[in-house]
Amino acid sequence: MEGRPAVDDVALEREALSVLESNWTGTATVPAPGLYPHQWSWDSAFVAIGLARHRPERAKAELMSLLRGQWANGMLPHIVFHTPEVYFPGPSVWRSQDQAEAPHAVLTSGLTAPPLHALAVWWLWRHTGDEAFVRRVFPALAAQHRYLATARDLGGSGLAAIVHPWESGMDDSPAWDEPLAALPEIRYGYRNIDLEERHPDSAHDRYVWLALRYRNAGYGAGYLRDEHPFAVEDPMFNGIWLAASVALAELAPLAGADPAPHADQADRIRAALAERLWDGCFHARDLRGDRLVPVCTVGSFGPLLDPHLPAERVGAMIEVLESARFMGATGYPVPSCEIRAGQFDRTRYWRGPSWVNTNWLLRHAAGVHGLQQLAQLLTTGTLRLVRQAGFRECFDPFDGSGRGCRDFSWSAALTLDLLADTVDG
Ligand code: 2M8
Repeated sequence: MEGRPAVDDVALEREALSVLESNWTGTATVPAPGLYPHQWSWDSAFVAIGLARHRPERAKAELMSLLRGQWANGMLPHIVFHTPEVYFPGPSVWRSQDQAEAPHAVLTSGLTAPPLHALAVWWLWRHTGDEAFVRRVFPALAAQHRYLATARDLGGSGLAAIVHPWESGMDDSPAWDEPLAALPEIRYGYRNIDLEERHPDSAHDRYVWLALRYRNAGYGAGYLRDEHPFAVEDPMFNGIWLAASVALAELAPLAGADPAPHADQADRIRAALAERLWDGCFHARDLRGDRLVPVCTVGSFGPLLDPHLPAERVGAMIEVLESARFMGATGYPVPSCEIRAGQFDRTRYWRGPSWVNTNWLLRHAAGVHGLQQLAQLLTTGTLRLVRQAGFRECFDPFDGSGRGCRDFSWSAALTLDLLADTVDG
């Protein structure tokens, strides 16, 4: 690539910046106007990554705003509520104000989200060289990781367990079907048109039930370990945590901290992923059913984010990724579920459509392993999606048509990052 952007790249970049500008509330970026009127955790990390080269001060403000929601035990919540606007489940469901550990100044959810934030801070540092910002946020990031290593190592294995599908960020992934099917049938009779389109089989009632149980137990770590009926070791969540631990180890000296505990943490996650989740591809492990979930999803590729993943394993995973099970048979990268699986559905949220954030993560992973051709394929395929369909929430992997919300923040932000790379070469 030559060092000058093409004319349509300039227009796309301008559009992406304008989406992010209109989704900015003054303190943070909402994922999309309308359906998502608050601040979501990993959305903000992706926004910060996308803005690192264009609006670094905005990127830092985004992360600082999210960190205001961190609980005293280190838990970084999956939603920080900023406005009184309606969203279900909102503050009245989570009742964070009743929790001694929760912050007083803001209302939050009681769940966490994929811990991408140290990687986002590393990304900002790499592109701005701002060490003062690293020093400022390092303690919060270290606390977030400590929380995962203590309160969430429910299997005692070195991996963090998610205790709700919402914690994966891939809410309706078929990877949660089996663990959810083991829960009692719940009928609240609650309906909402937007959600009905996403969860036609009323899985949503189970999601709400799980959240209420956790809340009613005071969000306690002991309850999670001994009683909570949903606990899953997810390869994407843990792959992100591993990459974030490697990033923390690299950032530690800048903050005057010891890198060793973070490097050790990364080693522990790496060993546990290999030992517990690998079976020809990485699978989610249902801790309550004590078995691997058979289906492979885009989450199966999370461990590729590990810079020290052995080359042989990288090769085996790329073979699956490029095969007709995933991007080998679709026109666009990367379907969120393997297309030969019975649960694959090209139209349903996290059960088939392609997403810009997972494409970006895989593209980043390809770069980490020096797989330039794959990285290029993921970049051009993703840019083709947003050029043709706009900054949609997700996309049909066969014809590239857009699905879900329009003007979706992480689709816009990560487009900025992909465009910057095509110029940088
Ligand atoms: C979706 O999740 C929320 C619940 O947290 C929802 O379905 O309402 C997911 O796609 C998640 O990954 C994302 O962070 C969130 C906001 O974009 O929406």
